[in-house]
Amino acid sequence: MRLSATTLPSIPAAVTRPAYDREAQAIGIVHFGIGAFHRAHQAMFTDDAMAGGERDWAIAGVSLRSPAVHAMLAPQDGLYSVAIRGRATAETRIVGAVREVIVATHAPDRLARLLAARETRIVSLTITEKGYLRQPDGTLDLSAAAGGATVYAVLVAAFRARRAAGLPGLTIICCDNLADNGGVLDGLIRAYLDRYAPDLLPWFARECACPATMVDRIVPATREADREAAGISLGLRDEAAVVTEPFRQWVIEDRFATPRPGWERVGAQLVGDVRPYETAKLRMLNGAHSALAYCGLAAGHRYVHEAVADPRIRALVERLMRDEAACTVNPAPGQDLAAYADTLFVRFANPALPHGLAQIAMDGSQKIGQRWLEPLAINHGRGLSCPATLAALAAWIRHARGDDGHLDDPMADRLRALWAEAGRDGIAAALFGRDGLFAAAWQADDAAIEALRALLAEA
Ligand code: CS2
Repeated sequence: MRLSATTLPSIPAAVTRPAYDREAQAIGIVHFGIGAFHRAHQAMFTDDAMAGGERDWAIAGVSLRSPAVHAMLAPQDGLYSVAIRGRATAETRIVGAVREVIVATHAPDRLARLLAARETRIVSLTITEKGYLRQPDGTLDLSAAAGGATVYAVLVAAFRARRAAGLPGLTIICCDNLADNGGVLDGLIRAYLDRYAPDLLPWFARECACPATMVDRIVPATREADREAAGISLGLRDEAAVVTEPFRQWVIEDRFATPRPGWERVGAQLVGDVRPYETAKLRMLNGAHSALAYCGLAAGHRYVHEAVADPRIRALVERLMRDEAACTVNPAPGQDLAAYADTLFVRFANPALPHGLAQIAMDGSQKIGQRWLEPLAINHGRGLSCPATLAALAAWIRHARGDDGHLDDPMADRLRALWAEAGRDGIAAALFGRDGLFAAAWQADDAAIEALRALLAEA
């Protein structure tokens, strides 16, 4: 028996259920990228808001291409369980915020209708770093973005329909780990409009807003063992089960073009400036994560909690986070970066939540910019060296050669070709030298190139 609206009443009382009438909620949010992270983060904040009395913020989850998530959630009427696993605590709850799931390529008309509906006010995105189709210098890859089912093409069709119908605009919320994610999304949409629909630019500028956000919750990819454990807690099979940690944080720039759920009443922080939280999170949490991933995989570890327990890796990551990343963050009043670092190490060590290093190692070319290269550039400008970040970067460069079988990156072919051409002595300069692939993000000086070369020459 499978979890669904019909079987929901049969689940054990220990499992928390939606405390509101799902049927009575109209869809107010269309979300692109309905993966595990969204289901454990924004959807739960929204579920809490509706349980607190907010109305009509149900979510339609969109997958741009993959039918897999539709097959998981549609037969379950959008319902799924979240197992919240702390070091010594465990809790399971059912989330009801997702009312509909759409595969964009299968139901383009339904998606277009929803995006052009008066009740839809917010579009949110967790399409991962590579989903924004940026080039290494950060600009929009216009030809890739023009393909029919890209988020840009779908959004712009929605803008046109809304303008034609005299409807208000949308608030478009990027919930991905990009630096200045609101500003970046705004710029990418404008670049797309400028090229393909310039007549819509003034309407977009007037009617829409792209607030910046910092999103944080560790959500490992669900394993079959997790689905089996969910089955035991629920007494029902849940194909869409998610596992996560107790911690969650969502900082949102208070700059909406439309009404919004009262997310601040259920723990989100609505602020004037997201940057101090976002840079701390990207450089300290995500930067440390990537270091754990590449150094950990190279040392034969599989999970974050194992890599962070390895004294050599731990020392390197402590140094990266506390000495090389934290000093590049301009904290908000009351933001304690040393205490933040302490909590991050506690979260990483959570043995109840095995978090695969290979999952974090994915798409490195899209991640290292905001995680490592920005802090490297800042420290470099201050004349400070960053031995730990350089060691992590060397581990990524080695990984990017593709020999260990883990390379999963939209730039994999380019990285392998660069390696073949430049070799071990030339690869650091080919990536970060004056004309290097990533020179727009960080240009290494001779000393840094030499340091990377020496690290790569080690066994
Ligand atoms: C991780 C993030 O996979 C990754 O790159 O660093 O998904 C991380 O777990 C989240 O950003 C935590 O909020």
